[in-house]
Amino acid sequence: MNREAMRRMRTPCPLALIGAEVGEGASDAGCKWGAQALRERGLAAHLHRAGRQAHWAGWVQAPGARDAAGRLRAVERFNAELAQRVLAEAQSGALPVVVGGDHSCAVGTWSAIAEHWRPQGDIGLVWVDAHLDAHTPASSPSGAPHGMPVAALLGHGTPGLTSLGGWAGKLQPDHLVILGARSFEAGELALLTSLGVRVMYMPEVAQRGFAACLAEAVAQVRRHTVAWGLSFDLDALDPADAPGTGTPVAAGIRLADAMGALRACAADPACAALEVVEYNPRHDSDGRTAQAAFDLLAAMTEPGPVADPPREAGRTCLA
Ligand SMILES: [Mn+2]
Repeated sequence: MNREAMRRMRTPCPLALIGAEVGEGASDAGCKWGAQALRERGLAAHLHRAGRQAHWAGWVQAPGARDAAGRLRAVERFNAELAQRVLAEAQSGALPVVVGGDHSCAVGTWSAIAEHWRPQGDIGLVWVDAHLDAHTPASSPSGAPHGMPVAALLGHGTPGLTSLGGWAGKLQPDHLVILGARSFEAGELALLTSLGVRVMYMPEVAQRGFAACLAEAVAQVRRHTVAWGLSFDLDALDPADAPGTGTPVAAGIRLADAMGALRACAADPACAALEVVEYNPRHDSDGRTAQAAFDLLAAMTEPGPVADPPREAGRTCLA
């Protein structure tokens, strides 16, 4: 890279870390303590050492719940609050980085990003996950809301999740790509198939490589949208690299491949937010999974070349 190109390296906006303290969405509530564990292990300091501007900008806690109906209500209330927090950070010009928490927090995160960009156009979303997370309460065998955020963002499910901000359909089906799926149920698959959502299942990712699949996914979600984001469920990673997740599934994406492919993805001015979820400290005895989350976030937020041609929409933080 020549000197002029180096000078024009784009640094992501200051990172506004938002703790999503929610485990009510999952059968194993251990992820509720994931964000706090990552904060105590020094996530912000790790990003500082890597040269990023990062601070904890917000913290949202889900109320406790006793039964399945109570958990769904708790997740709905939590997401309404999280969405307000994420929207405020997006409006301030920071890059919201939501740290989970179980994956039900994605409803609040991406509802807020959709709301923020709505006057200009649609948003896109890359969803990296071992699961499809596309259940509705009617199709879900477990009733666990962390299996529902994709459906909710597409406008399917309970109004408390689909209609944050007073409108539903935060994502159009062709503005979403799911990567790394390898464990799912018939009901959620039927919904995504009927909507025509592109899913790159794990055999395709293994065959083509994560980098090639990610590049295609990002290109698709950037098409006909004004901004896009990344929701990364740590259970997409191979359990050898990330055993401490809510619902580990064998034979996933290797951490080194994910880091290489995601390097500097947030330097794209059209990248509107990041989310890393499902860290379960109870299953991370040697800290390997926390380190994976740190390394992934540092890679995603590396400075990168200025997008060419410059986009009219998007954030405007140039180094
Ligand atoms: Mn998930």
